[in-house]
Amino acid sequence: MKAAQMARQFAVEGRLVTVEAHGTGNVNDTYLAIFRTTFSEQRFILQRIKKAVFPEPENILHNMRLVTDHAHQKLEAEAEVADRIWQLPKIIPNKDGRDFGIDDAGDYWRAITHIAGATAHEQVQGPEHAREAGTVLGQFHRLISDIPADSLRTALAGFHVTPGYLAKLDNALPTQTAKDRLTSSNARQALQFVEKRREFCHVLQNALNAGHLRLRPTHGDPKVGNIMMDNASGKGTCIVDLDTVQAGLIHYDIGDALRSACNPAGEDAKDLNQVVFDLDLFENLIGGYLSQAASFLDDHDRAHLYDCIRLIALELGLRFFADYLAGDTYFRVRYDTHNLHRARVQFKLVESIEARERAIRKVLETV
Ligand code: GN1
Ligand code: MG
Repeated sequence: MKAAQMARQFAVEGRLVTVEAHGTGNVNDTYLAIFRTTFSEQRFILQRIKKAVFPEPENILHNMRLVTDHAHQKLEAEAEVADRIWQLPKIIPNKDGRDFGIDDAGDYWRAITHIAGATAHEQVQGPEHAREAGTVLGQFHRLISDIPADSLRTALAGFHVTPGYLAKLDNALPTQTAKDRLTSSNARQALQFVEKRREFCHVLQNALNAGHLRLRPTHGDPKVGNIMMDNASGKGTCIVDLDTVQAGLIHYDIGDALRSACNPAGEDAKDLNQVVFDLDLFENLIGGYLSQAASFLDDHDRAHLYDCIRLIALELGLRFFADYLAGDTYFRVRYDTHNLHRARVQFKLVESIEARERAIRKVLETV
């Protein structure tokens, strides 16, 4: 098995016991590898980076190395006064000293430490969990905020640039796959849903172009399922999945954490009627976030918070929908209409956010 062969290339003591599929990622292949010596055991996370999505995997490793070294140093320096033990995975180098291994098909693999005794929940467990998720994201932003944005490389070009996903949709429309898939009324309704919000898709890019928002180091994928809770204390302990760390708008991150954590029915909700943007969860998450990060949000940043919540849910729906019409080449799917269903969940969430605009803005004024 390729994963076993690759696992042995990394600088870990002992012999490989097992390497098994791990987690629920939609893009890369993730495994948990277990090595043992006669007196110890080491578990680590092994990942194959999907070439079709990340054309320059070395950029991912460059950013990951920069950000984790920087954050680990700061965490160590602050450890004595911290209210908990904060963690962040560390890169395990290949035996040849590089931060990755390349297999015979040219695919890049990397290994990072496994955060033990902590759990990442795909769906929010309640208000306290939402607050902790916000706290972890705020802490991560604070830790990396002094890394110059231009020292980070492009891990994924066009990531979270919403108008680019509109272009992907538009390019797919004339294809036969899209025409076939648009024969269903659910797909046609989804298309109409996007059409009505086309202008809005530019809101954050316009603010960036106008100089109101600026590029900073971002995580890129801080959904609630990428935030780990310490099993012993119940507190947030770290954020994982650092593939998409690059310069971007922190609004992408804030919107992503909120769209994932404030929809208790989750991204794969079976019943669309269960999909809502929960205001109590929202207030807790944004409160947790600001407890760490309030000092680096200026008035423009704050003024765009409502838009980012609405936009990132819309954007993810658009990404799923465009991929559905393009023949499911980006996100891994478990059944034929999976991406369409995922898109409909996000669009339902957008409707719920829009219906609660006034209440959301009110919370934002008071937190
Ligand atoms: C993808 O593969 P995973 O689950 O870490 C996607 C995110 C989406 C997420 C939705 C590189 O993340 O942007 O928000 O699915 N990652 C990439 O679950 O596109
Ligand atoms: Mg990810």
